[in-house]
Amino acid sequence: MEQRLVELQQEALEGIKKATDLKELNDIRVSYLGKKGPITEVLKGMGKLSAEERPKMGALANEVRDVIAQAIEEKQSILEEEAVAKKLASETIDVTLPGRQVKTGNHHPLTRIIEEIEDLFIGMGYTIAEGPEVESDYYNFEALNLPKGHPARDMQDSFYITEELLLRTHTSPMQARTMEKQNGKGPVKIICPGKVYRRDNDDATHSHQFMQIEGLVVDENIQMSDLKGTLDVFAKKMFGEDREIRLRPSFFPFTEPSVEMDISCKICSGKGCNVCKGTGWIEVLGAGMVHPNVLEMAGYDSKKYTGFAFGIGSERIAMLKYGIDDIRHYYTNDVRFLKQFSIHE
Ligand code: FA5
Repeated sequence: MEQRLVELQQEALEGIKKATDLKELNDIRVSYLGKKGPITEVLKGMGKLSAEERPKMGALANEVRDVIAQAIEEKQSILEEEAVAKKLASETIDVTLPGRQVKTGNHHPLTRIIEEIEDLFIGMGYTIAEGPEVESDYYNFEALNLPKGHPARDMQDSFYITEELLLRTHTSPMQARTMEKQNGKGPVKIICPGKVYRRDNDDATHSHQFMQIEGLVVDENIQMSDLKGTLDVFAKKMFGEDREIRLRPSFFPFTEPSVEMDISCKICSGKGCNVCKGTGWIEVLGAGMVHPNVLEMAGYDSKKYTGFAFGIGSERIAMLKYGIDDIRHYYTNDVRFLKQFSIHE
């Protein structure tokens, strides 16, 4: 029995020495020191020994167990250290590698143009107003001198939600909304940027959803020359002193007289192309003197107060400023197009 215990110790120590990982070492622990292991097996034969030999064998068996347990413990710390070292080596960070480039976004060209226009008008003393995109028939048409059945409603083909609600076809409802809040008193000087919707067929210069910036100035003694001067400053600041501008007489039921402003086409330098439809000009805004009926409906005394208003097409301004040849580029999210407006490269 003594011989067998010494052999088992020898075998276990050999195995421990050869173990290459923690799992293998644990298998050795279970097989030699476990309840069903060979040492326990040997000790079962103790009954056949003499009373003198029995304590000797018990002590030897305990010694063998201790030697094996001690060896396992030592090997375990060696293997653990090795595992940590291996992990550290495999996870080393190579600080000399080039870093990953962080891609920065940039403002959409329309956002840029709108912010530029806002800054320009804020500099002239205007404040910014905002209104709902889902608008009532009253503010979109009736309060603007366009009663139900008025033929001029056809100028702006609309997306109706109910009989009385529609997606606003222009930002002009904000004229009526803003004036109403004033209770007929005091000056108004606002711009209102926002989305508008029309059942227009999409082409190079038309989109079914686009952006407008409404402007409204109401006070005593506001004249057509104030409107003309304002539009002149706007056009010169946006496009430079030498860019050609023209005002054409036009018609809007909510302004009288009414005008439209065209800017010479940048794409063809005025020679005529598919963007300006061969005319050399692109229409960028509608404007006029606020119609007395609109002032009165919003609570203003039209004998005391006058005003002017304008509605700028933001996409067209950006097209003319940046030389963009198709309005649809703004809405198709082609990164190659958008990247050209990055301020980071
Ligand atoms: C209006 O919408 C008037 N509310 C403008 C106005 C305001 C007149 C205040 C008088 C006083 P118009 O439908 O012409 O007008 O549109 C104004 C501008 O929006 C146009 O000059 C053009 O630049 C732009 N625009 C019109 N339709 C489209 C479209 N489908 N896609 C892109 N831009 C458009």
